[in-house]
Amino acid sequence: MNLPPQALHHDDPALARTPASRTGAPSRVVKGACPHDCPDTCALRITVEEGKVVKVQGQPEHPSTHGALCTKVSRYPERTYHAERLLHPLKRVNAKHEPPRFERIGWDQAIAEIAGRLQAIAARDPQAILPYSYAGTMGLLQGEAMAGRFFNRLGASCLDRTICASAGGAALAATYGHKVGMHLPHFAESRLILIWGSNSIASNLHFWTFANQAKREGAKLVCIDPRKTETADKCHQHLALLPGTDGALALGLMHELIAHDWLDHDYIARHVEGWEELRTKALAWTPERTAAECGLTADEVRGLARDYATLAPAAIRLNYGMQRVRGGGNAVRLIALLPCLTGAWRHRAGGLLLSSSGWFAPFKNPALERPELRAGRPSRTINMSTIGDDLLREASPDFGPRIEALVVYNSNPVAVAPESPKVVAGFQRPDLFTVVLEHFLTDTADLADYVLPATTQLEHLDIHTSYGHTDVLINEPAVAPLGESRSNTRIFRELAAAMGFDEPAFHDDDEALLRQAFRDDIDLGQLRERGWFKLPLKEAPFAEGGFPSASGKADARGADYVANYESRSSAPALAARYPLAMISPPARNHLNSTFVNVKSLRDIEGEQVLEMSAADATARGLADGQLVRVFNDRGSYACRLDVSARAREGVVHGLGIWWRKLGADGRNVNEVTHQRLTDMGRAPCFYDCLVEVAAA
Ligand SMILES: Nc1nc2c(c(=O)[nH]1)N[C@H]1C(S)=C(S)[C@@H](COP(=O)(O)OP(=O)(O)OC[C@H]3O[C@@H](n4cnc5c(=O)[nH]c(N)nc54)[C@H](O)[C@@H]3O)O[C@H]1N2
Ligand SMILES: Nc1nc2c(c(=O)[nH]1)N[C@H]1C(S)=C(S)[C@@H](COP(=O)(O)OP(=O)(O)OC[C@H]3O[C@@H](n4cnc5c(=O)[nH]c(N)nc54)[C@H](O)[C@@H]3O)O[C@H]1N2
Ligand SMILES: [Mo]
Repeated sequence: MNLPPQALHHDDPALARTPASRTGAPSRVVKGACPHDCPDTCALRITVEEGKVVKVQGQPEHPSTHGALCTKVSRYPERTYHAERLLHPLKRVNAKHEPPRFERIGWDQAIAEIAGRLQAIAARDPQAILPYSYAGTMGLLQGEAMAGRFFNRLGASCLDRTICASAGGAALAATYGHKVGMHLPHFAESRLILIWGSNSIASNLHFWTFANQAKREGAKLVCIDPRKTETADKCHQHLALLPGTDGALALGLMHELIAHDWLDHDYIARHVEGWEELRTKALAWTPERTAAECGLTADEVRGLARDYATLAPAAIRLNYGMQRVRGGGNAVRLIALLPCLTGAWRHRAGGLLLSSSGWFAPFKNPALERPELRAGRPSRTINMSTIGDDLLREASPDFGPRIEALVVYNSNPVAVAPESPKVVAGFQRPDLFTVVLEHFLTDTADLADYVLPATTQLEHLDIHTSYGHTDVLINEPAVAPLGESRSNTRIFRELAAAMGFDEPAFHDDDEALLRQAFRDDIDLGQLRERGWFKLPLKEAPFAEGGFPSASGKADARGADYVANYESRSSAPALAARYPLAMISPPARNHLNSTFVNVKSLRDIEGEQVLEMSAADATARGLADGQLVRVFNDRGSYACRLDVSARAREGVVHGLGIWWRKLGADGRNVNEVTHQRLTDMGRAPCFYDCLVEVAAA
């Protein structure tokens, strides 16, 4: 329970300015960063009274997030002080196919027993051990810093962290050379904004503020999304294309840019590689063909192309929703080429933003996770998106050893990974040894042998980058760890000690990790004083080309439309049995599967719903509000039907991501998704999924 003295900020000048609280007790304000997997990475202002966090607000002085917080994160104290928060280590006492029963144990016992089991497995083959983690916290320290060291030293299997963004990430890298794009505030100056595969109001609120500012100043906003989202409601136009057809739409737009000669020939000649090849492909995508593939009208395609070519500066806010299909990588490549063809990049308010995370790469310390601790030992890589299949695989020369142990942190794979019937069967294997570091008894923790209570963002130190803006943020611990919870870094340090790993890397405390996270050119003093640090970057990054690719050009070579695995046009026999295309985007008040157990937020979302058009409901004799079964050959789950104008005919929306155990029949939307991978980046295809729906 001892916090390092600097973490308490007794010397913080903010202290002096803070008035006494309602109760008369002095209150402290601590600088924080929202840890969640969201492009916004908000700067937080955390108010502490009598050792307890009473308020979490945005920091008004932080330009990128300007003091506004989403509903979810303003409930952070409710989540942290939740009655079901895990406060002690737990050990499972019954079989995994039964409802879980755990007994409370002490930390010494937990660490000793876990280290013993891992050591025994590692003595046979350390690659039988797999870490499983994602972005429950995006912090560099509580993410992979100490965990990476631990698994490198152990020689465990590596995890390919593909579950969210790797198709789009690989596509940006193939096209621009890195995950880079426009700066967020410049959207306020755009004249046209295409909000493409992004429900920004729900999932990227601070971008929306800038887009709204542009709208007030006369910009046109167009939303390109199969679902009529809250964001589509606020745009001038909504184009409800069929899921997975974005690449075709981009080619159709290029067709019109060529036909009307709306091209910036000079920019193309100097800064684009492979234009002739792309031009030939685009000429085959007439507005009529494009419209037929995308489920739009030819006039919608023509009108969008005209707007894109004639309203300048034109900006595209792409988000990861549109790359969760077989052709997601190619679709991102084609869309990312659009601003290179019109020269939109010449203006700082033109271009495209999918991710800004590549801007941080030159500043980060790549050695934070200490790859040298692996000491040349082999490392097989398991794709986190196929964990269902991989847990059920036997040892083989191709695959390597059977997975015998899983250490899960910052993720809830049993709820979020595709094709849950297989994921659950894998986690239920009686011979699998599973340790889960968590705040709550999630669906994944329910299938653990040991559950270790982890600290939340209010209780530990961390440093953050962002994939939406270009600032580095500090998160100081505001209060001592609750109960017996421990930070991920501390847990991995203690496991390392118990396993006899005595390299100096395991003696680094969080303050030392903080100093190592970035290269020397980041001023930590300034960061701690202000709460954030803005990277020194060019205003209009590609006005003169200079993409971070090997040639310095944007690369169009090889980019082409790839149709879905599952759609009416690409799989007609399957579509005859399962005619509805299902997407499963986030519910506004959940953050993936996080916050689903926070009552005030769950009360807003109600229960797991499926949105369906009136036409599709009538055709099936289904009524609004009734319990339905969503199914295909992989599985089925029950939820409430919402007959809704948000759904177009032929497409249904299973809003996510519910904890399975809170679902109507103990399952969620991933019961029906599959484990096939995207064309680039080996990512899952959550939104490339055919289903049928019937009364439950
Ligand atoms: N409130 C909230 N915010 C979040 C999240 C959350 O769960 N809740 N998740 C966070 C995470 S993990 C991420 S990765 C980011 C980004 O997360 P994203 O998953 O990109 O989130 P959205 O902005 O909702 O974008 C998805 C949008 O894409 C649409 N869509 C689905 N399929 C297609 C398609 O084929 N084409 C097109 N054009 N659109 C399609 C969906 O209808 C939805 O409106 O947001 C983060 N922010
Ligand atoms: N069908 C469908 N499935 C999807 C998606 C979809 O749109 N549709 N979206 C996908 C996307 S974009 C993503 S990013 C993934 C997200 O999948 P995950 O990264 O697994 O995200 P969460 O479900 O939010 O689970 C994060 C867990 O980390 C825990 N956690 C948070 N902070 C800490 C910490 O400091 N220490 C420890 N030990 N634990 C912590 C939280 O309590 C939470 O249970 O899901 C994917 N799955
Ligand atoms: Mo994500």
